[in-house]
Amino acid sequence: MYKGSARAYTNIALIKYWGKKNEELILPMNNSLSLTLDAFYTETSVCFDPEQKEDRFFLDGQLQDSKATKKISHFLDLVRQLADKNWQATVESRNFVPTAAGLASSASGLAALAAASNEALTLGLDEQGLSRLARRGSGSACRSIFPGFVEWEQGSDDETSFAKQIPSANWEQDLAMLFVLINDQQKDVSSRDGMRRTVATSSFYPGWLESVPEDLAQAKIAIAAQNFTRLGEVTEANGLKMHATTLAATPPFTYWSPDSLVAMNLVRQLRKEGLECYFTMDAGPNVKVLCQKKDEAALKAAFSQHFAPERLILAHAGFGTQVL
Ligand code: 2P0
Repeated sequence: MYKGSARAYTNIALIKYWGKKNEELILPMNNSLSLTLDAFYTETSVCFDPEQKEDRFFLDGQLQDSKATKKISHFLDLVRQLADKNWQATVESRNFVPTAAGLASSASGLAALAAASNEALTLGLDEQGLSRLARRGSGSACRSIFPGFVEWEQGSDDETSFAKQIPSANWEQDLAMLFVLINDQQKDVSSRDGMRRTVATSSFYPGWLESVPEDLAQAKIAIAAQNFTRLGEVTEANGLKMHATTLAATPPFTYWSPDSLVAMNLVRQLRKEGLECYFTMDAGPNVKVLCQKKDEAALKAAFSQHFAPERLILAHAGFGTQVL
């Protein structure tokens, strides 16, 4: 049997990936920078079987329909190409996320599948090779191969687009992130569709692209200097800028819901009161609040006044992808 298993943790971008210059290869329009976290992860096993007729995909024990399986098969085709084998596979994936979260993460899922496939077919990929492979499944997955602060260098082709860890002297161990899980009735715009629409139609998109290199430089200076204020300010500003591009798309859209604004305003209020924290958001209504570990209890207590306790999850710096 050709079997491998791996665990990968989710990551949250402080400087966002938003837009592709090559959809097939998943090459991004800009570099991004993330923090890998311990609170949510995916465990995946893959078993290639020369006798099997078609790929099968189980998520949390449930056999998935042809649409979900097709995405996985597309990724497995890349793996099969690398191994020069045409074997079909059974993929079993389990997401370790709180049920209320709406946080099923493609980053941890595809990073785990890449590492499990590497093991199953003894592809011999190093971390850089794994990051490149995971990227083909989902862009943000290339960052989940590594722990701590991670930069995805956009590169110019398949060879040159991968993530790497940023030296930080373990400063990330002093930080925490509070996930504020927000109830939302809206129908999602997937990040893939959202990016595509924004790149094609948003008049704010050129401004986004122009300003990311400076934001990225500021974030890296902040990490090197262990300057929390500087990192928090650029994180919050960069996230807001990304979300602004969606408002100028045709048709316009937003990932924000009323409670997202409640959370963002609370962060600003807490800052005024001397509790230093900064927010960021991704392709959904949840708000993530960056703080220093010494303030995490006070931050959670303040949010508990406005949000139910099961909607508040504290995360810390997480690990790189691990073979099981
Ligand atoms: C990020 N996001 O940097 C950005 C910020 C969402 C907002 O990466 O199309 O699932 O599979 O490459 O990686 C989410 O998009 O998209 C994402 P694909 P992905 O984290």
